[in-house]
Amino acid sequence: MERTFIMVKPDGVRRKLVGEIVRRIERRNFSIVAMKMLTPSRELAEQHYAVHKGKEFYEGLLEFITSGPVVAMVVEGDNAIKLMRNLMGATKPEDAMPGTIRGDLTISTRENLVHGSDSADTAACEIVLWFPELC
Ligand code: IDP
Ligand code: MG
Repeated sequence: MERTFIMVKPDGVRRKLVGEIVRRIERRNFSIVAMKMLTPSRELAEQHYAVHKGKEFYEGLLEFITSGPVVAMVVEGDNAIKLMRNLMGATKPEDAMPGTIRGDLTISTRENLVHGSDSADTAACEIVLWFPELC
């Protein structure tokens, strides 16, 4: 069993796609073991996206991710980190395959509906950051 951090971004909440995204996660037979809705503070967003600090899209990304409520989740299952990344689809719209969340539901590079941890180390850090009460 593996745990990963998944977030429906503000565009997903605004577009009323929370149910659609949760449905796809559950349909794959992953378990949602924690879930909450919150509007991320600037500080939380900076910590979450620290790896992208200095990139040209960083400020726009922080503005976007703090623009409204998100749904934060801990998702559990065998190989959850890699399989959830596959379920999400690639970052670039032109690479996001049909059948994936991004490939089916968005054409924007920034407003791409969903975040998922990209490695075991990041998953551990992100779960502690977003769900300190679990740890
Ligand atoms: P990921 O979410 O697929 O792991 P990352 O490269 O880690 O993608 O980028 C984090 C987030 O930053 C993306 O999901 C997207 O919202 C945003 N982003 C990445 N690259 C760009 C870009 O070139 N322009 C605008 N936003 C971007
Ligand atoms: Mg990433």
